[in-house]
Amino acid sequence: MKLSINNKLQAQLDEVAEIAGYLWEKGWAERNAGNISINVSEFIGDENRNLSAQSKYPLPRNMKELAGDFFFVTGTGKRMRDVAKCPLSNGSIVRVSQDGDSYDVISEENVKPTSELASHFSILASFKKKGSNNRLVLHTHPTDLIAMSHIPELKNEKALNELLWGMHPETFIVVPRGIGLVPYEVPGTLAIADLTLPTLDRHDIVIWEKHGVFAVGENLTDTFDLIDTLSKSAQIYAFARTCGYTPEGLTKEQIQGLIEPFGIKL
Ligand code: 2HA
Ligand code: ZN
Repeated sequence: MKLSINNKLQAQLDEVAEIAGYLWEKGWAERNAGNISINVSEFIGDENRNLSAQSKYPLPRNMKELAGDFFFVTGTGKRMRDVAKCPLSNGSIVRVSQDGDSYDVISEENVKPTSELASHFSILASFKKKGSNNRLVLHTHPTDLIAMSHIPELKNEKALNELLWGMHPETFIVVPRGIGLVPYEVPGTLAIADLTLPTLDRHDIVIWEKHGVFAVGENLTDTFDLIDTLSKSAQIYAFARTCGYTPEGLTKEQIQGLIEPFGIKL
């Protein structure tokens, strides 16, 4: 039996393809940079629940919170620009085992999942444990936000968020929880997940210092929008600096003045 793609699963794969295309077009996804994992359990359909495994991989720690869940996960070494053309040739549908110790690839093309799967699943397991509705993670390499993480004066969440919110009113409206900062750690490790997790109590997006961003959410398009909006702010800042000026930024009062008209909940 092979995976059957119902309309809901197809719609989710179409959204992955659309967003993967944006990541490439934005210049945030050189070579195989970036990865996406998204819980598709609600779309998988009974016909696909018991498909046999094409391959089976151990999880680096027990993730019983995800037992029996299904995910679309981009493939290791695969290019985001190819995910945009065909998600199932450049990613796979996987099923976490009932004991939470391993997972099976069940999609036909048997693509090996991303090197960041350990960090993705460990974070998604912890969301489930806390009862959070977040069901996806998105990692990408936005040049402008990575550049900000190389600037010593901005290695401080307060300074960084004040600067980014100050560049454009939409930034505070779209990302009122701001961006978190996670110190440099080796890509693809559980250590990076463990450093990231506490920061996600306060933010839906973090910068992995000198590497990229990691964003979470319920809806892939909205999660992409968080990154895109912050990236716009970083660009306004860099553009003014390139012209030889330090941008003035919105005042604290102007930023606070957005809370009431836009019904922002902090
Ligand atoms: O998928 O971006 O951090 C390649 C990476 C690892
Ligand atoms: Zn990366």
